[in-house]
Formats: sequence, C-alpha cells, structure tokens
Amino acid sequence: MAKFQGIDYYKLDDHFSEEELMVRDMVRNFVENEVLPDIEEHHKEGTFQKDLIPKMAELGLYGANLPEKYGCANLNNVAYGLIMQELERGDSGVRSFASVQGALVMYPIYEYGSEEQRQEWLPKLASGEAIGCFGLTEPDFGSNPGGMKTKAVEDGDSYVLNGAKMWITNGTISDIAIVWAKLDGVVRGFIVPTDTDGFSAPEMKGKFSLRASVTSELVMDDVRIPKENILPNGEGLRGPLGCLTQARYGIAWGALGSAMATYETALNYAKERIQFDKPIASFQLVQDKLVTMATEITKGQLLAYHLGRNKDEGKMRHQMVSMAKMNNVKVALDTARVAREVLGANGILDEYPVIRHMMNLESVYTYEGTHDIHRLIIGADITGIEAFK
Ligand code: TGC
Ligand code: FAD
Repeated sequence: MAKFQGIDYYKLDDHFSEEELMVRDMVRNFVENEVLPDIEEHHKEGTFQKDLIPKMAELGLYGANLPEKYGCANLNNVAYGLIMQELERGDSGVRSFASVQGALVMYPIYEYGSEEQRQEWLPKLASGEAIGCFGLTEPDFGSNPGGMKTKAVEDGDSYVLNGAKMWITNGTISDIAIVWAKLDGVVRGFIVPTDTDGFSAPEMKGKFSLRASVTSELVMDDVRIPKENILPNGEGLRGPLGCLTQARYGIAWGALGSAMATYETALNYAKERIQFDKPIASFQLVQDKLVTMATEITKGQLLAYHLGRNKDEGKMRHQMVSMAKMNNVKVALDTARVAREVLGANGILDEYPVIRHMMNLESVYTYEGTHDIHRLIIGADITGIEAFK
C-alpha cells in the first residue's frame, strides 16, 4: 500500500509554514514507524503502548503549544493541531494520551497554577517523567459537571478530598491527577499526587472502544493534600471548561487524522478490489461514497485550519471550537462507517484499521462534550437561548 499522503484537495499545504509542515511530517513518520506496527496488537489486548510515552516526549509532543521555559516546544496552535491530526491517524487512544497530558493536565497548571506549581510540574510532564490525568466526570454527572459531588474541605494546612470520578483517561498510570471538586460550593482544581493515602485509580475494563487507552475510576476517600496543591486561579466551572476548550481544539484536528486513515484505506481498497470484472471504484455508487468522504474531510480541514489561525490571533471563541469538534468528529465517524461498507466483509477485520477507528470514534463522539451538547452550545450562542437546562 502507498505511503500515507493525507488529503490536500484544496492545497492547504501552501498555507502551512515550513515549520508547521516539518512538525506534521515528523509526527507522520513517528506514527508510521512507532505506532502503526503494534497498534492492532494493543487494541486486541486492551493495552496502552507505554513505550510511546518517552518517545512522544522526545519529540516534544506534550503541551507543545506551551512556552519553552517550562520545557515545552512553544509551537503555534496550527502546528499543535497537526500533531493531534497525525497522532489520531495512528489511533484515537494515542492522541487521547497526548491530549490529556497537554491540554488537560499541563494547560490547567500553566493557566491556573502558581509559578511554583508550573516550575515543579510542567518540565516533568513535558519530558514524560510524570504522567497526569484530568478528573471531571463523575458516575452521576457527565454532561452536567456543574452538579459534581466530589468535595474538598479545608482542614488546618490541608484540603481533604472525598468523592469519585469515572471514565478518566490515563488514571491508573498517572503520577498526578487534576481533580475538580467543590470547595464551599465552588468548583476548584487540585493537584493530587496519586500515591496519596486514600486515593486509588482502578482501571475500567470491558470497553469496545479506545481499547489501546487506559480509562479509570478515581476513588478519593479522605485524601489529604497540602494547601499549596490547590490551583490558585480559575474559580468556578469556567476553570475545567477552559481546559476542555483546549482539548476539544485538538480533537477537531485529531478526528481529521482518523478520517484520512479510513478514507485512504477505502480508496486503495476500492481501486484494487475486483467485482463483476471491474475494480469496485469504477461503480458510481462506490465513487459517490468516496467523493462524500473526500469532500467532508476537505471541509473539516478548512474549519480546523481557520480555527487554528483564529486561535493564534486570539480570535477564537469556545463556541467556535464546539462547532469544529462536533463537525469533524461526526465526519470522521461517518467516514469510518462508510469505509467499513466499502471494504465489505474485510471491513470487520483487524487487518485494516477501519473498524478500530470506527469503534474509537464512538468514544470521541461522546467525550469532551457529546455531539448533542455541542449542538446545544452552538444553539445557545446563535439564539441567545440555552436549551440544555
Ligand atoms: P455555564 O453556566 O454555561 O458555564 C459556566 C462558566 O463557564 C464558562 N464556559 C466556558 N469557558 C471556557 N470554555 C468553555 N468551553 C466554556 N463553556 C462555558 C461560562 O461562560 C461560565 O462562565 P462564568 O464566568 O459566567 O461563570 O455552565 P453549565 O453548567 O450551564 O454547563 C454548560 C455545558 C453543558 C455546556 C457544560 O457543562 C459542558 O460543556 N458539558 C460537557 C461536559 C464535558 O465536556 N466533559 C468532558 C470531560 S473531560 C473528557 O471528556 C476528557 S476525554 C479526554 C481524552 O481522552 O482525549
Ligand atoms: P450523559 O451526560 O449521561 O449523556 C447521555 C446522553 O444524554 C447523551 O447522548 C447526551 O448527549 C444526552 N444529554 C445529556 N444532557 C442532555 C441535554 N441537556 N439535552 C439533550 N441531550 C442531553 N471525563 C473526564 O473527566 N476525564 C477524562 O479523561 C475522560 N475520558 C474519557 C474517556 C472515554 C473513553 C470516555 C468514553 C469518556 C471519558 N470521559 C472523561 C467522560 C466523558 O466526558 C463523558 O462520558 C461525557 O461528558 C458524557 O457524559 P456521560 O457519559 O455521563 O453521558
């Protein structure tokens, strides 16, 4: 099969800088050489490929849009997006690992943390020496995190945390958890070392999606942490929601990588598979499917590209991110489902990446705000009327 080229129907490459293209191609090669050879095996076994952790750090992929003085790559947001695109071409679980580490653990420390917290944690997280997770969702509060029950209580020089989080990416393998809890009724962020007494992070099993990613519960039973572990800035739900904006931005790009992987597989297959003495690519109905995939991916690329430039120019609103996350993940999921169809029975085999991407995307469609929650966020923005309460 031809080496991955991606899709560039609208000549977007002409608009990327040399540095952006260099970063993209570096991660593309990394995925080709380090992720793809083993990913199906990890998916089958339900394990995360841990040897990728230092390798991704070496390439500067964690918190890549954060400043150099904290050990980060200081790239612009378009280059950051291209990193997410290429990682998710490999597997959504690999992109998830990097997304959580950068956008949901390093970003809140950078944005809401004290200078001491930044100095202590960001270099370790950038180098992969420390791994983090982000605990917002609870068993009874998913789309509505504002209802969370996890509580922090002040006690002398400490805060004592009690509660439970669920569906937490990287939880079991983390050194620190960014835990969102209510202190006197107000949502606050806390840096919780996972070896603190009373803290446990059992891995959740039985997933048919994101099998090559660790997903965990976080259980906190009288977890006592020093007072200096609170994130001093960013009170209220806007704290965690601000982190979600960063991660959703990455997903808007990442989903395109997944879509390009399944589209390319379907295109190559359709050109080679002979039925009725012709390649199936010669049939109009099959061409219709391929054209829809290529068109939707191209539209998604334009959305992500302009979102990135807006972000770099400080013009991005979080509702714009909702539109790109919502649209591009749906495009990727539809592309994977149709690619599966084009491959016929072969579409259900792990010999091709299609069914794995399709199953992964069911999670991506739901996490970081479900597809419908993003529709409601945009609906509220354009009408001025909130429909989710
Ligand atoms: P609401 O009153 O609308 O907002 C509260 C405050 O937050 C502000 N805000 C945002 N700020 C930054 N970015 C955003 N995206 C923001 N959305 C809202 C808002 O302006 C307000 O500020 P202020 O100053 O007025 O206080 O809050 P609400 O309770 O009505 O909820 C709104 C809703 C439903 C949209 C929100 O709760 C939501 O987005 N729910 C979805 C939950 C979600 O996305 N969870 C994701 C968990 S993490 C995850 O899935 C990681 S997967 C990682 C991986 O593996 O890749
Ligand atoms: P619910 O909120 O119960 O929603 C169920 C259905 O109801 C959805 O279709 C939803 O759209 C719909 N719905 C809900 N409210 C409304 C409404 N007002 N109007 C119309 N429809 C509505 N969370 C973290 O904090 N950290 C993580 O690292 C993390 N990683 C994850 C990894 C995986 C693999 C998965 C699957 C999830 C992860 N999550 C994480 C949790 C994720 O963010 C939540 O699953 C998501 O926010 C949705 O919450 P829920 O599953 O409880 O669904």
